[in-house]
Amino acid sequence: MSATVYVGLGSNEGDREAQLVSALEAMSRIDAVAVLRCSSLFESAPVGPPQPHYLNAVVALECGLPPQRLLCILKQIERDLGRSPGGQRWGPRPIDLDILLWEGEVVADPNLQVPHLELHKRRFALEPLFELAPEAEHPVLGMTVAELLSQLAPQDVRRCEATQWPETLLPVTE
Ligand code: PH2
Ligand code: MG
Ligand code: MG
Repeated sequence: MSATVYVGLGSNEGDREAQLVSALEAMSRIDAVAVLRCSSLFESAPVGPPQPHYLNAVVALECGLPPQRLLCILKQIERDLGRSPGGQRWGPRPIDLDILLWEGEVVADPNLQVPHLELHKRRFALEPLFELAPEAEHPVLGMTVAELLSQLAPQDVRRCEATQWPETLLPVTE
């Protein structure tokens, strides 16, 4: 059975946009996964300790894998793109791939919580997600993405122009 899954991408070390694009390409090569759509790019002030600004985006995947299997593959992609394990919590990173929302699924394992536990607090995740799925429902809070966003205080998150990242919300094609 396949489901629509939303994955958040973030980078604040090195060539941020190139790393997001490399992660997107790697996700598009996963067996049993198709990249459906990409959000715009957003520049965002860091949440957590002082560190450089992030570039953030969200992609919608059609995923025929179970959540733990997708998580394992995303972690491998992070390592392939130069992320060393055991970095500072909420510290700077070349690439971060987080499962934000999984259609029809709640996961509460020690190593994986879906919806992402911070999703409803973070404009840098909700704003790109809103572009793709304003009506998607947070199954634990019982609110749509649009409702979550409307109750959130302003944060420094701005849409920005892409040079390499797919420019539009159109479906991604090979
Ligand atoms: N990711 C973090 C910690 N803080 N801040 C922003 N703006 N964007 C992120 O992606 C981000 C963060 C840890 O995953
Ligand atoms: Mg993260
Ligand atoms: Mg992460």
